[in-house]
Amino acid sequence: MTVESTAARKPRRSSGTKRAAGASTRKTAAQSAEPQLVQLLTPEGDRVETAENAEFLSYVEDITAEDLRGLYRDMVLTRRFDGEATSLQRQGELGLWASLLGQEAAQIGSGRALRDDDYVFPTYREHGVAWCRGVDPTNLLGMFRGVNHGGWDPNGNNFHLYTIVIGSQTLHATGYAMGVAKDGADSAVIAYFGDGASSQGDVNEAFTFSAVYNAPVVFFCQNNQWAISEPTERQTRVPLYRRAAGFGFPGVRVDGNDVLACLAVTRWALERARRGEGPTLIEAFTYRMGAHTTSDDPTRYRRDEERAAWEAKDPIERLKAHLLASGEADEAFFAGLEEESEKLGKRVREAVRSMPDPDTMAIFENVYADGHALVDEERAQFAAYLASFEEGH
Ligand SMILES: Cc1ncc(C[n+]2csc(CCOP(=O)(O)OP(=O)(O)O)c2C)c(N)n1
Ligand SMILES: [Mg+2]
Repeated sequence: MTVESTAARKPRRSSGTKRAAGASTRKTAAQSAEPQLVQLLTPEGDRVETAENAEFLSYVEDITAEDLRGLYRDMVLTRRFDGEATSLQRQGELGLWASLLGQEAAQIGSGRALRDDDYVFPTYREHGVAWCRGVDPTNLLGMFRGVNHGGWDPNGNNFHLYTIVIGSQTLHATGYAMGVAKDGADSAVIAYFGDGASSQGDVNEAFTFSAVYNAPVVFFCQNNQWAISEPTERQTRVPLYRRAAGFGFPGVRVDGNDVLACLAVTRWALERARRGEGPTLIEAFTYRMGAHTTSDDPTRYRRDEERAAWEAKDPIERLKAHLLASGEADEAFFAGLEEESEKLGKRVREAVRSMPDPDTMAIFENVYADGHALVDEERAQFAAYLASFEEGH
């Protein structure tokens, strides 16, 4: 068991969940023990049904063959969308793209654990979570094309806008979660961030606040092993999930390439939050298969062998192996999905190419709710600059 729990807390609310506290109150390995990983599906596609995993297995016992095919479909379509976006950047249609390649299981597993009334605070790479929330993928591309500052209404799907300022969204999530608790609602909040972000002051402040206010928030750290060109060893001397113990809440490391384990662990953490047991840190151990963004060249700082080793743990391939071996999906299913992927790719390409350019002066809108003298001055300056071309200067 990977959970490193702290003293049991008085629940914020007592009712509303069916499960016993189980995993949340278990004490585990000392700091010196090897880090453990919650895994329910091996890279070869075999189910891991050990006594050690019993607690988490109980969180996915309702998952049917149809649900598994659904998770597979989510991952395949997300990867296809992501690949299209990378190509569109290379064709000059997007200014930049941050690929999620390799992180599909972490995002789909955690994203499918959420209820509609839960609230998500993403980074800039959570395309799979956006998919689970029902944000149309084409809406994710506007900001990367430079035609808008976001592209969706956060309250439409309880999915906040992408956040580029590393780690800042963990504080937003904590504040939001404190509000949820004050409202007496039993929804939960989830904040996504990366291994690099874990070094930010904001993230550590969010841990402190959420712990002492017992906020119903799940911190979902995708440890994809790199923060641009910095490896995780440069962020921490202990496994990241163990940081939680120092703040007084449980931390768990899950195989981030195992969609079933990510689903189980996130459901478990969300239910802790709903029961009023406060925050949880999930470290999804995964790998960024691509570049940091399309502006990055990872061959400058990491070896091909490392990527190859992770390729053998591919999240999509392992679920495919399981579906085939168990007979839970047939060739017709995979062929149908391929067709659906093609259609999605076409729709994404067409949507991007037909996005209207914004009015040049629109950049000055929505900076302050009530306007600002400095913005007015800058707007006038820019208008004069543009006019200077018309006059032929
Ligand atoms: C406050 C802040 N500092 C620096 C940056 C530049 N920056 C952009 S992404 C990044 C690395 C983030 O790494 P990680 O948290 O591991 O997330 P990943 O990109 O791997 O998903 C940095 C340093 C930034 N956007 N914001
Ligand atoms: Mg990272």
